[in-house]
Amino acid sequence: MRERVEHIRAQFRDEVRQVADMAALARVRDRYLGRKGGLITQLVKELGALPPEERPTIGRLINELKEEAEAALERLRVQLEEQAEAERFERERVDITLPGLRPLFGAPHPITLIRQRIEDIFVSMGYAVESGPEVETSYYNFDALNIPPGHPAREAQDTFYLSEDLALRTQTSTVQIRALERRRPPLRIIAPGKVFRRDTPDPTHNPMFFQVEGLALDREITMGDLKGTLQEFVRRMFGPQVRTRFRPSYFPFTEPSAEVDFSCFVCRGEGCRVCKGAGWIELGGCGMVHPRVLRGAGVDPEEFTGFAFGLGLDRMVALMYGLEDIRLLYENDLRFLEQFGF
Ligand code: FA5
Repeated sequence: MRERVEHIRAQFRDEVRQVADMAALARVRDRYLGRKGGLITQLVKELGALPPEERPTIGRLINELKEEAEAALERLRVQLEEQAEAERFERERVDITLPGLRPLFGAPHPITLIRQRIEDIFVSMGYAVESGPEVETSYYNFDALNIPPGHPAREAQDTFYLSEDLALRTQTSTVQIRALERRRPPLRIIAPGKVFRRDTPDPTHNPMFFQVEGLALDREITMGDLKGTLQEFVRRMFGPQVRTRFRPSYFPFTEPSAEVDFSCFVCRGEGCRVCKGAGWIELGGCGMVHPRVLRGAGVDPEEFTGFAFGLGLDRMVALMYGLEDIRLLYENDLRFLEQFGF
């Protein structure tokens, strides 16, 4: 019996040395300590069959072997687990010094950025922000603005018609009329939005562009208030280096009317390709609201006077960022768009 115990011990030590993974460990544990048929378990069972005088010594021997086997298997288990964990760490190792992949964030479009700045400036001067539909009836786009049938501005060469009476609005001045239906003077509103014209694209023209309409109605408003407001707006928007100039002009819905020019954003007034040598770029139209427009909207022109303006937002974006061509704004080239942002 003693020899069998020693033989099993030697065999166990030999097998345990060769264990390389958890599966082999389980197999060895089962082979020696398995409840049914484990070699050491078997020895314990056979103990009862020994003559009583041999039992204590052999019993101690078997117990020592059992303890040795349990301890050795447990040590090996811990060791294998540590090893497996170390291997996993090595496999999943992250090099935190590697440059990361930059997630692609969207950024506001330059038109949006400038529109928000314009809104902030006018809101701080007491203006409310209004809007109106992009598809308009002839009434809002023309009639209510004192543009009679047969006027050249109504021509199909200039306007995208959707039906006889419906068109994509050609100017944000439509919102003047819509605002007057919702509010009574005194009022001050601006209305930024998209407008559409059948214009041939060039560095300062697009068939779709943005305008910002402004309308202020009150008692005793004068042309001086209009000039002062636009000059203050330009100063706050672009700084004192950008100059403004007012030229007499004509719009059916204002009297008197003017065109407002800003010094060219490319040559700063020297004269270049973009401003066609003039040194100035036309940014918008303005004037004192025509009494006929006021009367049409149910406002008494004897009581209220006011001014209106409509500025080209795309050209302001060009002025702000030094763009030489406003068509860049709608080409959706990420290399261009990514340069703007918060
Ligand atoms: C108007 O549209 C008038 N409604 C402005 C107005 C409002 C006058 C209120 C009086 C009172 P005009 O057609 O000039 O005016 O256009 C205004 C501005 O829009 C231009 O000065 C220019 O800056 C811009 N603009 C006009 N056409 C284009 C275009 N094709 N692409 C980009 N900007 C344009």
